[in-house]
Parts: sequence; C-alpha cells; structure tokens
Amino acid sequence: MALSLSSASGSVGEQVTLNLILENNSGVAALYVQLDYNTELFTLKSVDDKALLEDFAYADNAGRVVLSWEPATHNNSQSGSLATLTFEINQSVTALGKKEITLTAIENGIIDKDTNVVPCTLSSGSIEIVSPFPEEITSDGLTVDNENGRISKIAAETTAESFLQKIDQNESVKLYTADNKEVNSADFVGTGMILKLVDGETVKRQYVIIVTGDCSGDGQVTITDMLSVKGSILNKVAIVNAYKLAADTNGDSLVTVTDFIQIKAHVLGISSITAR
Ligand SMILES: [Ca+2]
Ligand SMILES: [Ca+2]
Repeated sequence: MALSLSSASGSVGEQVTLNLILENNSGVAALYVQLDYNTELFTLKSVDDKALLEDFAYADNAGRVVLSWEPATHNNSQSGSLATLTFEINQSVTALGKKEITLTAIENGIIDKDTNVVPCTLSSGSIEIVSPFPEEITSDGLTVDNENGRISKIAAETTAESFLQKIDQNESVKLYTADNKEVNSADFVGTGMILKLVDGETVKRQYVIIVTGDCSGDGQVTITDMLSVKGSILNKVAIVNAYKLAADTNGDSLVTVTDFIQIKAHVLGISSITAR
C-alpha cells in the first residue's frame, strides 16, 4: 500500500492545493497520518475529505496536521484521493524554491480490523515558491512602451535571438511575424512583428516591434525602405502605424526629407542610422 502527497507551485499570496492519494489499498480499518509544514511559509486554509474512507477528522496545530480515518470494525480497501489540502503562501515569504511538506504515519496508525499494522510506503509532497508571472516587459537596452504596446530602439539587422536576449522576461515571451508565424532565432527582427508575453497558452500582453528605418518589415534598411519613405513624402504611398514610427529615423515624430536622407545615406553606406 502506498500513500503520497502531491506537489504544487505558486507565488507569494497564492493558494495551492495538494492531494493525498492512497494506492494499492490492501484493506485498512484505521489510518492516521501527519503532515508537517513551515508556518512561516504557509497557512493551511482548508482540508477537504474525499470520503474514500469513513469517519474523517483532522487537527492542525502549529504546522502539524493530523488526519485520521477510522471505520475500525471492518476493512476498507478503496484506493484513490483521500483528501486535498489548500495552503496559502504567506505574503511575508521572500525566499523562492521548493519546500517539503512531510508526510509520515503515526506509529501503529495504519492498521486493519484485527489491529495488524498494514505496511505502507509514504511519499512526501512539496510546494515550490516561484516568482509571480511578469505583468509587463522590461529591457536594459531597448525602449519598451508598455502603455502603447511598442518596443523600439532596435537597430537594423538585429537577429531575433539577440533581440530576445535584451528582454528581461525572455523565458515568458514569443516573437511572431505580422501574420502570426513564430520567428526563427536566426531571422532578423522586423518592424510590425509582434512580441507576446505568454503564460502557458494565454497571451497576457503584446507589443509591436519598431526597427528604426525598416518600414518594409524585413528587419533591414534597403532601397525598398528608401523608396517607400520617398513615396510617403510625395504622398504617393501611405506609411502607417509601426511602419510610420520606423520611418521616422531622426525621431521628430514626422516622416520628412530628413528621414529620407538618413535612410539613403544608410543604404549607400555613407552613415548608419541610429536606433531610437
Ligand atoms: Ca526594410
Ligand atoms: Ca522624422
């Protein structure tokens, strides 16, 4: 017979639920176990009996929870979930990491109807205290506009890999093209791409990418960009949204001849555009 406590993870202030599971039950008449937890880290919020065995009771005293089931007069041989325990991770907790919730049997606490001790393997559980999921993106070298959902100050011909390295939350983000395909790490990050802050399958926030001087979206500053900026100045084509912000290479909020000259100089190899 085996008794095990499951594991869970959560961040400060969150509640987590552990499951106490009985397997290969050979028949018990009474079952007494105790769980030990650190009260400085956790507060026990509730204990829910799953009615697998009869006559449930529990007591929680300074970090030691005693759980008991005691049909006593007959053997019960059901296996399954015995109880769930919900803990809150205390607000005062600062140290992250895995903390054990110890499961032990009380001496002669697992017996059959003839009061013979039933051999049982016990496995403890744990609660891993993790950092809360980030609410927004931060970066050392890039400009992140959390209000408008934009990331800029990216130079032309920056690979997705080196771009992502500059995002502090890079384990929680994914980069997509403007038509929603995931970008390969060796590809250039381009204007109009979307960086998504993802928690599992849930997209928490997204940011549009602005690569200075790249108004075509390929991550490079070429003759294509030069011609579209020229077309925009002459009112022949409209550059909008992120692409317009990318075309404004001198950062005066307008797309003018000055930007065209900077892009042309970059294309001709005379001078490089400064990422902004
Ligand atoms: Ca381009
Ligand atoms: Ca400008």
